[in-house]
Amino acid sequence: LDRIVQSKRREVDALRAAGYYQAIATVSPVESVASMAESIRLSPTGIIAEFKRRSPSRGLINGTADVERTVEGYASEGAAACSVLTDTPFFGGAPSDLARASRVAGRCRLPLLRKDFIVSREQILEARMLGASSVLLIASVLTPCELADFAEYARSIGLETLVEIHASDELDRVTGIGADMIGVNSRNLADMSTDISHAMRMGDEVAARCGGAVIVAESGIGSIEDINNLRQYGYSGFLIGERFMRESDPVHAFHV
Ligand code: IGP
Repeated sequence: LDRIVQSKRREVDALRAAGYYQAIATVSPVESVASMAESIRLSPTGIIAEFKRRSPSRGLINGTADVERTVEGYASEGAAACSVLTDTPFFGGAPSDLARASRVAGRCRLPLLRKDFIVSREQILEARMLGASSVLLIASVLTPCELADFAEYARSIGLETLVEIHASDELDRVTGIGADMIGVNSRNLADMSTDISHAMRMGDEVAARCGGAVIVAESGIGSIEDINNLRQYGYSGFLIGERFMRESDPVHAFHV
């Protein structure tokens, strides 16, 4: 994780030096779908289906899937929202994937999450410009000040936040910042091991302290049984990537 975040900070610094963010700020934003939290609350599935080509822990997951086709399929199969990885070096995504996804998502009324390692306000503005409804903020990557500042900034430009934690000692840092959604990642980003019983164990405590935020279980979800089990522990959102993306046509996974 440290390596990814260091690389991300260098990437953002280089883009800033090249004047990229200044240029971005002058284009008019793509209209985004209003509320991801609301969409999850109202959805019978609660599924946030992710477009992810590769990951550091799994290597190549899908090298051929088309982002527009996949997002359209996710929407028509009943996903509540879609997450698009925009990190290039580690996840094989790109900001242009989000831009392409948002063209389809606008038509299908599907809210989009920008999935990346956010380390600066500029990336949040960029997410807005590319048509995201929300951004992921990873608590363990940010100082308490940064976390509060980024959450406030996102809100000020009309984006919702999914604030991700792993361990319960991180909960203190997220309860006061007005997160729209709180995600419990069952993947331990320190060693990349995944176990959804981790999210189950955390469920009650997060539900008791979430202040009305939608609670999302992240990673390692592979079946309807997993979803039903997690629901019992207070989760209403389910972020699923690999289970969909390892099918040559990710949308297929909804039918198995
Ligand atoms: C999806 P999975 O096991 O279904 O592919 O997991 C999602 O939770 C995972 O991609 C993720 C992630 C992250 C990726 C959760 N938090 C932070 C990158 C950065």
